[in-house]
Amino acid sequence: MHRLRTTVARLGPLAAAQTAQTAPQSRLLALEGGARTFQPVRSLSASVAAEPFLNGTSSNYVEEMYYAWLEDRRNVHKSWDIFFRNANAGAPPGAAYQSPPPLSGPSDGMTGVRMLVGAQPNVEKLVKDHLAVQSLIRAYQVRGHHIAKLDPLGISCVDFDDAPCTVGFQNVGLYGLTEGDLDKVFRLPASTFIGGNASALPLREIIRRLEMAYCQHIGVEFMFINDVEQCQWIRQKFETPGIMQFSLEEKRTLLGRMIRSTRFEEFLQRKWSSEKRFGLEGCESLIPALKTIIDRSSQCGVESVILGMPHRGKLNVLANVIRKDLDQIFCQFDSKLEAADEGSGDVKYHLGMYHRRMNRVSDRYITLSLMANPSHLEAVDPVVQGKTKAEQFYSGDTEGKRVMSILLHGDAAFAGQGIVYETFHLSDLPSYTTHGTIHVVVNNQIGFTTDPRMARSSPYPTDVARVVNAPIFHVNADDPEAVMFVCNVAAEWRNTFHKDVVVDLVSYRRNGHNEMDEPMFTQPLMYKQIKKQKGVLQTFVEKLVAEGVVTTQHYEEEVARYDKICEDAFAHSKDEKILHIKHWLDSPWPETKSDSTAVGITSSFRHAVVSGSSSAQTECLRSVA
Ligand SMILES: Cc1ncc(C[n+]2csc(CCOP(=O)(O)OP(=O)(O)O)c2C)c(N)n1
Repeated sequence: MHRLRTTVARLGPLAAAQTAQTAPQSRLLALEGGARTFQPVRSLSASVAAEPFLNGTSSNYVEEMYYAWLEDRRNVHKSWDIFFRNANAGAPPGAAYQSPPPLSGPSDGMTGVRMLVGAQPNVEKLVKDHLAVQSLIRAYQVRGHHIAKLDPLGISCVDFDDAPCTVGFQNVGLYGLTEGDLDKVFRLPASTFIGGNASALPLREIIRRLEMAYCQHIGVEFMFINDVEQCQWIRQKFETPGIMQFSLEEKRTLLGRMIRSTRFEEFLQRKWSSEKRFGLEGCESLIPALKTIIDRSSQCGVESVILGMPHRGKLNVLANVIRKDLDQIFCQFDSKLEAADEGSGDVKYHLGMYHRRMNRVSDRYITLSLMANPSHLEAVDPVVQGKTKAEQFYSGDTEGKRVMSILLHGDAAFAGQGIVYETFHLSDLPSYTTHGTIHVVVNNQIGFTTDPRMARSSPYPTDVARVVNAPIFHVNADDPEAVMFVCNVAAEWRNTFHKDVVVDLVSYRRNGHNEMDEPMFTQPLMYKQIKKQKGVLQTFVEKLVAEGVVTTQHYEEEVARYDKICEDAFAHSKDEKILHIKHWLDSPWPETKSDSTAVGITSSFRHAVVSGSSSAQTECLRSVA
C-alpha cells in the first residue's frame, strides 16, 4: 500500500499538470525484485496539461492501470497499452495518446454488443437502439400486467390513471424504434431470462416472448420490490421459455380437482336450492389453487398449514381441501340437529376444522387447520397469524420452515378492511412474523352489490400488499393451468424468501351475493355477461380433450364417480341426529382437562395478537412454557 501511495505522489505532478524540473527523466513505478521498482521511463520536460485525462481524481485509476499493464499488456484496453508504450518510449506529454483502434470483429477479443456495434457503421444509432430495447423489456416487466387478459368476463375497469400502453409491436415507435428494426438482432440484458440459452434475439421474437410471459392470463406485479435478487428470481420464474408446462398426470389431477370443486357446489344447489351457502361458482379454481399451494409447500418441508377465510367457498374448502367428511357437512343443512356439547353452534360457512392427512404429492403427513371465522370480514387474519406464531414457537420452528399460514380474502374486503393493512405490517416484525403468508384473493369483481369503481380508490384490490414489497400474481381464474402455475410459484417464493405473497384470482360470481339474491337488479350489465359465460370446468375439459390428455368418457366417469360419493354421503348424513361442536374445532384438543388449558392458551394468545400486545403475548407464552 505504501508503495502505491508513493507512486500516486510521483504521478501527482503529472496529473496536476506540473512541469517536472528536477531531471530530464522522470520515473514511474515498476516492479521491484518481483515487487515494484523505479525505472526511468519518461520525460516530463513539456507540460502534461496536454493530456487532459490526467488529472487529480483519475491518478489512482491511471496508476492501477499502469500496474496492471506492467504485469501484462493485455490487462488494459488497447488505447492505454499504446499510451503506456509511447510514454515508456519517451513520448512527450500530449504525444503519447493515440485514438483507440476501431472496434472490429471477434479478432479484437471482444464479443457481444461490441461485435454487433463493430459490425455496424452507425454505432451511435445501434447503441441507442439497444438502450431502447432494454427500456422496452423493462416496460413489459413493469406494465405487462396492464394488458394481460386477466378478466374472464372481459369487462374489467381497472383504472391505471390513463397510463398509456407502452408495450406491444404497435408501440415500438415510443422508444425510437421502427418496424424495420423488428428483424434486427439485439443483445439481451442480464435483467431478462426470455432468451433461455440465447444471448441475442431478433426484436420481433423479444416482443413475442415478453408478451407470452407478461401479457397472457397471468399479470405479474413485482417491479416495485427493492431487492434485486428477488426481482431476478421472479423474472426467471415467469420469463424462462417453456416454463409453464405440465405433465399429463398433473393435468389430470388438476381436472379431478376442478370436477370436485364444481360438482360439489352443483350438488348443494340441487339438494338445498333455497339455502344460503355462499357458493364458489365463478371461481371454482380456488380449490386446485389451494391444493397446489399445499402440495408444493409440503414438498418444501411444511408440516402444518393454518388457513383463515371468509364465507365465500368455505364449505367447498372444508370438503375438498381440508377433507371434512361430506356427511358431516351435509348434516349441517338439517336445522333439527341437536347440539351435543357446550358452546354455541354457528352457521355452517363460519365453522373451522382440523385434519391431519397424507399428502399424496409429497408423500408426507401434513396438518391442515381451517380457523372458524366470524361474519366480521378479515377479523380472522391476525388470529390465524397468532395461531401460526404460537405453533412455530412451540415446535421450535424459528424460521417458519414447518408451519405456515394461508389467508383467503374477498376483493372488496381485502381493499376495504383496515385490519388487512395492519396484519401486513406485522408480517415482517421480528416478534410477530410468521415468515411469510400466502394470500389468495377470490376477486369476483364485486362486493355484495358494489362494483370496484365504487368500492376502492386503488387500481387493484391487492394494492395494499405493495407496502410490504409482496409480489402480486394476478391470474385469470378461468385458466386453471395458469392458476396452478402461479400457486406453485407463490409457494416457492414463500419457501425461498419467507415473505408474504399474493395470488389474485380474477373471477366472477355466477349467482347473487348469496343464493337468495337476484344480482340482475343491482348489476344488470355484469350479469348479462355472466349469463353468457361458459363454466370453467366445461372450457377446461374441452381443452384437455382437444389436447388428447383425457377422453370425454374418462371425464364423464370421473363426474359420475364424484356425484355418487356426494349422494352416498347425503344418505349417511340423514343418520346424524346430534351436532358435535368438538368435530368443528380448528385444533385438536384431545381430552377435557388439557382441553381447558389449551383453549385458555389459545384464547389469551389470540387476545394478545389481536390487541397487538407483544408483552401480553410473551406473558401468555411464558405462562405455559
Ligand atoms: C367488517 C364487515 N363489513 C361488512 C360486512 C357485510 N358484508 C358481508 S359480505 C360483504 C361483501 C364482501 O365482498 P367481498 O369481500 O368482495 O367478498 P365476496 O362476498 O364477493 O366473496 C359485506 C360488505 C361484513 N360481514 N363485515
